[in-house]
Amino acid sequence: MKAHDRITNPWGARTPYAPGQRWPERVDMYLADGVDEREVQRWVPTASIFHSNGDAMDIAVRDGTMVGVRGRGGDRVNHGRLGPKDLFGWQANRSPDRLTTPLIRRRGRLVETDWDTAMSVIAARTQELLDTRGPGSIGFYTTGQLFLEEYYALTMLARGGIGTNHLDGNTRLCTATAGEALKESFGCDGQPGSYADVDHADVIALYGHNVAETQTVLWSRMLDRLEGADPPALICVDPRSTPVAQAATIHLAPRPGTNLMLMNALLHELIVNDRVDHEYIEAHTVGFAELRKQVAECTPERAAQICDVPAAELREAARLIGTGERVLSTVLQGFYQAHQATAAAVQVNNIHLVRGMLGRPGCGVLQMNGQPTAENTRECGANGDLPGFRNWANDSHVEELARIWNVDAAHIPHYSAPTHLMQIMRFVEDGSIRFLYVSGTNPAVSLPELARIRSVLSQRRLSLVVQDIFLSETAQLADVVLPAATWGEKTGTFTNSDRTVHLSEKAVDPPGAARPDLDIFLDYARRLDLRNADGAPLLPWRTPEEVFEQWKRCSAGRPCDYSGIGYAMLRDRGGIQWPCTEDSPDGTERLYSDGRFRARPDDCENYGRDLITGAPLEPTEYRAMNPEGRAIIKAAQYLPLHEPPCEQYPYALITGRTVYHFHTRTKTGRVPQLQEAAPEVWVEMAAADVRREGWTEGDLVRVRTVRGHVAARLRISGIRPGVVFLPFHYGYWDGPGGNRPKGTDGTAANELTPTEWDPASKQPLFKSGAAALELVRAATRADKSAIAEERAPVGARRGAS
Ligand SMILES: Nc1nc2c(c(=O)[nH]1)N[C@H]1C(S)=C(S)[C@@H](COP(=O)(O)OP(=O)(O)OC[C@H]3O[C@@H](n4cnc5c(=O)[nH]c(N)nc54)[C@H](O)[C@@H]3O)O[C@H]1N2
Ligand SMILES: Nc1nc2c(c(=O)[nH]1)N[C@H]1C(S)=C(S)[C@@H](COP(=O)(O)OP(=O)(O)OC[C@H]3O[C@@H](n4cnc5c(=O)[nH]c(N)nc54)[C@H](O)[C@@H]3O)O[C@H]1N2
Ligand SMILES: [Mo]
Repeated sequence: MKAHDRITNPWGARTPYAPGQRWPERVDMYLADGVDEREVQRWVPTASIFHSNGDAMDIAVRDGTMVGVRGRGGDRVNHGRLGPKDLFGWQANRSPDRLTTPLIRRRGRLVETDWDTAMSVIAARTQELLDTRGPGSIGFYTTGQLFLEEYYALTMLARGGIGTNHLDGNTRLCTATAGEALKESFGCDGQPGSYADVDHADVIALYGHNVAETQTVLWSRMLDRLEGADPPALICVDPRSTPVAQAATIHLAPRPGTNLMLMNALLHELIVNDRVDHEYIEAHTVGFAELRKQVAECTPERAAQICDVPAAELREAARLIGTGERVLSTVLQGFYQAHQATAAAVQVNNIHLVRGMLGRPGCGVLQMNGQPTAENTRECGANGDLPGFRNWANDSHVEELARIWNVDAAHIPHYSAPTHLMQIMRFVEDGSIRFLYVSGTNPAVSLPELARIRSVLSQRRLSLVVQDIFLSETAQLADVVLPAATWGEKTGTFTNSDRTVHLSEKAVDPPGAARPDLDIFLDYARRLDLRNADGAPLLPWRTPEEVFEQWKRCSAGRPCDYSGIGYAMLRDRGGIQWPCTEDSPDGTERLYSDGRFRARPDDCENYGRDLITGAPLEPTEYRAMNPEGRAIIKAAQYLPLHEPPCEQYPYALITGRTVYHFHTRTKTGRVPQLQEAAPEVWVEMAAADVRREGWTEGDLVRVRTVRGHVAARLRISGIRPGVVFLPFHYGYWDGPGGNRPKGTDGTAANELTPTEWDPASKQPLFKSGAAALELVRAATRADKSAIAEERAPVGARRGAS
């Protein structure tokens, strides 16, 4: 394969298929230049680490180094296909500037040290704070990119060992709303649908989800249906003309921040046209009467005014959704990182509940994950929940967990909901948290309002530990930097968006002295001498498989039941969907097929929240509302954004992704094919806005909000007039290939975004902010011809339909 082909066509060749047929296999492969397939000595099984799709693949090894990857044809998820980040991204592992030794700050500078010194400094500081200020002075901020075993160990260490409530993942920025929306509607986290629903659906609706660029293989599956017999109708809700929008039957491009109004209008139409399943509603749900009342006034005409979407198109979308027999919905960041996130995402669940469309082929709802292992962060309680989707407010759940861990239940903090990340940052800011241990995330680029974050993380009174594979922008602020081994260099399991668990095996040795995250956490626990109620080591394990065996026990009986899964089985069979138990040894394709939910008051993961204020419901309120544990139809009223465009800041700012880069680019920025495809930050604007301002494509413009400014090259795209889009990938770093800006303008979108979050899920509003634009420098003739020749990032191509 020529590398270039999959840069210009990220989805590869079509393999059309008809409804109900098996999606054909197509095995994608990329080997480094000059490597012949016959020279590959071992193929080591794993899955993608660049998104949540869980595409199964093998790593090619020759002479102890990675030389390429190949998709696994037999796996249920991708049937062999890989996207561009997976084909090329592994090269980041071999980057010459990987961290290979611990670093410690001495006289203001990070200098090399050995493991024993670094770990004893960290353990001593932790102990000192525990003795003087207590567990509330210790915080952990982890990721959605480690392995299940690592999250489980970290959670046990933090919640069961140290006894702090301050542990969260960057899943807070990513899938907190997915988790919360599932809890609000079904009583518990857990993805109801399956990717195989794409094979059966007659309507596919994508809400704020640019699947074409962010889960390229899932989009290939949809494209193959669109090219086959009896294609599904496609509905896209996105203010930009993404590749999804260009392929859609109906593209609704709402004003940013108005998703809830749009959803309420769709539900209004379903109800007034009686396109609802009364029997299902009656038998399996509570709350329908309230929804009916809430959406009564939300006519398409009213929504048309607020969202600025034609009423006729809203009606047509509702007609398609209301008459479809197998409707599949997916939801992602356009809903989750926006205003009233949980409230809007819950309305997608409501569509499925009122239409009785759950648990049957083609009738899935996918409240998507983003990161490859975000599902495991949530399952293992390394985010704002307790392991096994246990309810912190239910004493018997806490006691059960305490029995499994063999610790005193009173030691596991459950006086309030686990502290969410934005609150952790606040505690660091006000000095109550004095030690923050960051693993596998780069908050100095990925959190909102970066000027504030930089100052919070650089405080002298804070001890900042950063465990990473590169000297990221955040690591540069640390007091101690720990070099981690990563995907391909360590073994563990992880679970994708549709509950498919894969085993990822070690293929090569890590560079230098880098160690697997699990080994580092276990070392830390040993040095803190954390012990269980019998005085034995709390985390006695040596290998990931030992941790996995413990996790099986912890998850048994809970919705995310892994008790029937083992390493050997994953090795044999590839991906398996949980729950997988003695009774369901092949795993479970869809949840809730029998209309029974995990929402009983004694079983549910939380008691729900008021979607407008975020206030948690009391257990007694929940019990009265939902004694039998049915699905909950929750209604919510649309409220306008806090920071709408105004005279001084006339544009609505949204941010997001390009197909070629992953997040803060620590990996993809070091991969030649990907970095060359999207080398620098740009800003997308509608042609009419560009004309009115008197600018041209290629001009350098400054985007400004009250919080900061960014300079970016102007590109015209099919975005809503009045809205501008910045990819958020472009922080800066000092290493090889580094791009530290010379002027005063930043390049990271988060210089501009607000410190605000959804009241229910606490997910930050990355897709909001009022912005002003000004010209910095008009494009020269050379700039213009360069930009004309450059491959426009996929999302920014005009009229590429
Ligand atoms: N190439 C690539 N793939 C990735 C990642 C990556 O960094 N790069 N990251 C992975 C991760 S962690 C995640 S979370 C996912 C994210 O995957 P997506 O959610 O698909 O990606 P985004 O670009 O963040 O946002 C999706 C869309 O939301 C739209 N949007 C913005 N504001 C609004 C709004 O108010 N309403 C609506 N309806 N839409 C709006 C944007 O125009 C954008 O096209 O991708 C995963 N896959
Ligand atoms: N403006 C704006 N901001 C956003 C978003 C947006 O759409 N717009 N999206 C948000 C979302 S959905 C997400 S998920 C976040 C992502 O934000 P981050 O998590 O900050 O982004 P990454 O670049 O993935 O950071 C992961 C870090 O872990 C390191 N790493 C990789 N593998 C390993 C490993 O095996 N072990 C260890 N210890 N470290 C490792 C990487 O080098 C990198 O520094 O950004 C959020 N921020
Ligand atoms: Mo994410």
